[in-house]
Amino acid sequence: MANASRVPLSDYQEPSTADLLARSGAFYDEMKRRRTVRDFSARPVDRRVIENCILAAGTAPNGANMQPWHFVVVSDSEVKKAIRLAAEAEERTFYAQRATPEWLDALAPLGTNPNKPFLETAPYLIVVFAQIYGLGHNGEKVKHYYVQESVGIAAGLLITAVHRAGLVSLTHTPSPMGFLRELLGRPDSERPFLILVVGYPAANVLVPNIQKKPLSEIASFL
Ligand code: IYR
Repeated sequence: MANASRVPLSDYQEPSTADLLARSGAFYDEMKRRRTVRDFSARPVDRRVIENCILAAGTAPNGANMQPWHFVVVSDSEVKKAIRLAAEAEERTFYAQRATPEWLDALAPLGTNPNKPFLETAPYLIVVFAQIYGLGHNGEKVKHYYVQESVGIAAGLLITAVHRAGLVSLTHTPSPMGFLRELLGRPDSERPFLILVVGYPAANVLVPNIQKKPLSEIASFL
């Protein structure tokens, strides 16, 4: 095994117990304000904000530090339109044929349908790709580990970073979404994971009246 070089954890700052409580509570308060939004303003967003959010996502813990992800940031209106058309075609068959009645019932409170105008309205679509394997300098395959877990964690950080910055997002997973790979010219080694739609909310946007489960339902302390 290669000898790993190690450095001190000099960036860690230990808070007092009171601060731990205050900071964790403040962060929960901040996170519970996050809502998935389905109507976006067309107002532009400085690209550097998106760059910072992606850099934050890229800090995610991941299998063997292979960082098995790639983010394609789409702001070009022609590309957004092509994504919308392809996604809506998939969604039409999903809502009309593929979705089971049980699935449609589960979606009813969200008020979703096959129309996805936000794919054109929002200033950015961040298409997250999972790298099933890596490509070395000479095009050789490099093994990646825990790809789905790693990319899921990075996507969570991306959503959190976008919220923390003060923008809103929508996690969109057209299914199937293989069309994104061809449309965006990504290699065979990658699979689309999700589209994060990012921007400002439309004026007077409404969100579903839904609740998060209480702690007693989502956690057990042994
Ligand atoms: N992909 C479809 C359906 C959909 C599925 C789930 I699970 C959601 O939480 C939301 C939507 C769509 O985008 O409409």
